[in-house]
Amino acid sequence: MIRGNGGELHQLAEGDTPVMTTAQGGPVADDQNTLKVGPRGPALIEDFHFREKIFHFDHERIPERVVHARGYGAHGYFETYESLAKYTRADLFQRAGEKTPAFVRFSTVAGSEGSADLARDVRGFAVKIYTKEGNWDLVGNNIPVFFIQDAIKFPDVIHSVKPEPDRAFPQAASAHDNFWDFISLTPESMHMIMWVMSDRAIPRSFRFMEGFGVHTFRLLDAKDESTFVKFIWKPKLGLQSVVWNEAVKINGADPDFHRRDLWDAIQSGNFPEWELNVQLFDQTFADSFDFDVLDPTKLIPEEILKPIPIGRLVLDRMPDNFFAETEQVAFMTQNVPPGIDFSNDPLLQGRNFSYLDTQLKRLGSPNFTHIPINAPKCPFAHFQQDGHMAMRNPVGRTNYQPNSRGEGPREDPARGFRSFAEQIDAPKVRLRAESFADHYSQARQFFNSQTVPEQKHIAMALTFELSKVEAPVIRERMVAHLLNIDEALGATVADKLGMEKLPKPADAAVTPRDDLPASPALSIIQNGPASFKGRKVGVLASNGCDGKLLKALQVAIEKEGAVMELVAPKVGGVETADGTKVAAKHMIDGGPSVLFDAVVLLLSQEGAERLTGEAAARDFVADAFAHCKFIGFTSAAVPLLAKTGVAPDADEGLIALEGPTSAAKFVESCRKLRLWAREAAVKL
Ligand code: HDE
Repeated sequence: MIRGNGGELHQLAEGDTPVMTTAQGGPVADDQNTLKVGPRGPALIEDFHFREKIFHFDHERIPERVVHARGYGAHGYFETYESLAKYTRADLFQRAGEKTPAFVRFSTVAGSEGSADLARDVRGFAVKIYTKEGNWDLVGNNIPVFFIQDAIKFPDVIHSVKPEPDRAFPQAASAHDNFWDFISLTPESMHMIMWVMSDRAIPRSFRFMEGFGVHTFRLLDAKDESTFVKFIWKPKLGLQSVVWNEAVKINGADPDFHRRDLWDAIQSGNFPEWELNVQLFDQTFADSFDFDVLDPTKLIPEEILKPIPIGRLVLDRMPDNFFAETEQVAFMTQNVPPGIDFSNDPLLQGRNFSYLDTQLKRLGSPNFTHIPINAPKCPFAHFQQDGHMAMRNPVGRTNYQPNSRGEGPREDPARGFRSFAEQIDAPKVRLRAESFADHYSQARQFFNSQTVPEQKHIAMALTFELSKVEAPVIRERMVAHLLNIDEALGATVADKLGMEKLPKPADAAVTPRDDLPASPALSIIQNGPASFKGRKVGVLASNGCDGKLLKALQVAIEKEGAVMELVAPKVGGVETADGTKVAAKHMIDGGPSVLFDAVVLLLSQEGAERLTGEAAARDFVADAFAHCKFIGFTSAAVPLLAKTGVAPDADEGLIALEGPTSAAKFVESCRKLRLWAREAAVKL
């Protein structure tokens, strides 16, 4: 049965199989063979069922998004905490406790629709809230700044990161000459580059990342008085990322790692949640702030302007159909309800043109708002009509205003959208504001706000990316910029690249400042979760393992709100020492430790002996250790540890499991997520 198409094609008795029909509703007698002259052909063009079926199949694809092609969405709701009437007349912020339906799409930027989830990349965080006064789309990213200051450079930055046009590679990767050529000639991108080279660009899960509206917007109250606002989504489960070596391996083991994570969480009732925070400020603050609040390469540190939580977003339902909803959803920055308005950020102004235009290209008709995922959920009335695929057409004779019949909708100055009546008296020019000219100070502040392991990861990421750049001149130009951000960082990267001497620091329009205090809010490690909730433990088990301990582990892990998955030599599972059969989720080759936040080696002596001979089992241990994960183990598993060169008492991240209370202790240790102190020893 075709769902959601309006008509019930056939009345069915319960249990009946529906009769297959053509798209025109004609019942089909044979869907296995084309109409032919004799059993050995030739085929007849008269076969309308065959032709309709193939014709439709040929047209299944629509153009993928030019950026953010790979994405994954979910439904949910936004709940307002308190009335914000003091700042905005936006209807969704008027009543405490009110829930408004929402749809969210997370994405990577550079890769095609079929690329892997763990690319080093910015993540899109696009939210559509179906308010009673029209759809509000907050089309954000998981990084609060952007590469460029003016929308006219967007095609250039995107061309440079996409596969190079002659060779059509690399896919979903910024590690190539074109990208770094453009970046090294674009100093305004340096702040964003620090974020993209940090672990923010390899999140562990969509559920553990922040979202940012990036631009400064305006809130307008009932009297059209304006307050500037920046929007920030904060995940209730805390921040978490993976390390690069892990990301590369996850892409092989499970290219759908982020999709599967969101699917599993929502399907099992663990609904992810984010709080919407606002940074509110007036013109006086804007004038006194160190940087221009219209410059999208700058952020306002949370320590200077505290984010205020104003509501929460809960994702509680997966789409019924990926194409109908996630692929066809059309986000547009220009979708704002009365009470929310734009600022003059030149990137935002350009985006307000691009998003409508791109939907027409992608969805093929100006009637894309008739698609259920894009249609407002409030009453709407206008005289827009006809066009391809028009589903909602006006009834009656009158399709214009004004008319003398008193028919049809009329505008309403009191309820309708009003723009902030900003006074502007300036020449028409193509100029970049001088207040946008400092490209290094906040990049330096970001770097200085990271913990030591995070700084190391940035240096490693830059080294890796630049090592893939063939032209030495590009590498040198990048190091020249890094020297303006942090001398030691520049020197480390130059050394690791094998550069013989350091270049001169890049010319800076404004001398980089070193008086900006560190902002702990910018670090992932300093904003991790307080518990192990929402995380996953992989238990590598063998026949003859301790069944009681397995049970205790399961209880402790689930009590924490985490998930346990069994990995075994055979997917059929294991038989514990007390004779209980337990099914496995993965066979060892299909369940490497990179898929888990922590691991346990629950082995019998015989199991450990067998597994020491298997590369997949040795990799399981070696990777978990190298990625600084907590490892629980039974004494019988020690030979497997030894075979991979890991001493059972190497550090506090190795936890011997003995007795029933050890399971709970192990889970408690896992709350730290990673033992970063190990990193220096493993030299990742
Ligand atoms: Fe986008 N962007 N963008 N972008 N963007 C698109 O619209 C564009 C920018 C963002 O899940 C496109 O529907 C321009 C910043 C997300 O469907 C397109 C500029 C931020 C998504 C477009 C920017 C974003 C898009 C492609 C520079 C963070 C995915 C497909 C002025 C605040 C939405 C589409 C989804 C998608 C244009 C810069 C976020 C071409 C011209 C800054 C999350 O219209």
